[in-house]
Amino acid sequence: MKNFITLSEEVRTAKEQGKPIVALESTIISHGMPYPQNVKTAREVEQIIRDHGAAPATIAILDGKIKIGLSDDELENFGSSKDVAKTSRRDLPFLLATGKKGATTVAATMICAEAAGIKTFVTGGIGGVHRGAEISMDISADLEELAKTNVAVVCAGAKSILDLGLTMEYLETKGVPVMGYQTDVLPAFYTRTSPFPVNIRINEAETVAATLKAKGDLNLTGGAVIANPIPEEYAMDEKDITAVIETALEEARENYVSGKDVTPFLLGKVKELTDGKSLDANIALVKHNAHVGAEIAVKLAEME
Ligand code: PSU
Ligand code: MN
Repeated sequence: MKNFITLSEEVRTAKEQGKPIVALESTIISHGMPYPQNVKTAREVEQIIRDHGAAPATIAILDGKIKIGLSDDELENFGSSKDVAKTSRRDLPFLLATGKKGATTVAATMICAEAAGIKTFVTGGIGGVHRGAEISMDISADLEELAKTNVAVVCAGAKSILDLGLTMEYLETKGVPVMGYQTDVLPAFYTRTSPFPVNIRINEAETVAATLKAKGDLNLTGGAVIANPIPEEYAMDEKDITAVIETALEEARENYVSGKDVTPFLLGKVKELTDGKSLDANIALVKHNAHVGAEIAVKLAEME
């Protein structure tokens, strides 16, 4: 795998100096936000990570390589490209073999981060068990990756396009710690709460880092979820967002959307039906996650 990895200069220097590094995914750039807000947000998120003492590493598949950290030109080019494939675990070999552009999902970003020795990863929301999965068997590869790959994922929970209750059950079965960051319940991305309790509430980055360090020392396989609620002032009205999600799910059913297209279809519909309000929320929560993720990475580096 090492042969496929190219580190950016910033990441290489951080590694040499033993500085903390925070991984970032790229599906959120290519499939999650429109151009040019996607590139602008990606740059701002990277800067927040630097401002809090860590080096950012945006991960993407370009020119047959796993890029750990993108240059300014690469980010611009990637974010404005129309031919970027959503890349989960199963897609990595083909995209690397053919030199096509790939945007890494949470699952693929975890694989690449672990291979590059990066332990902390910041994103918006994770994939999970879809509603109706007892019939469709649509369960994101993100959950299996969390079960086996040792990277901590800082997110704002998961969107209620998913069955959040079943998602929590799945993570519990796989032994993945779900830490609520200053919250007792799983946040639902656009909203700060859901009916589902997290298994541990932690109020400080230091305790999150200590828990991750203990998990590593115990040699327990798998990742961890740090669920950080969207800042209050950006949270959306629960009734509004629930209605939008119901409509999006209905349209997905009517159009027989399946497989890897389900999540992008639902995300696109939600964006369309909220007139960009969801985009503001999305940007705000990712920035907040970057802040918290960098603090955790810094504390973790101090302990190691
Ligand atoms: N959920 C979000 N935003 C996202 C995704 C999920 O709220 O951008 C993306 C992430 O890259 C995630 C992927 O890893 O979708 C999950 O896709 P699937 O459900 O097909 O596994
Ligand atoms: Mn799926």
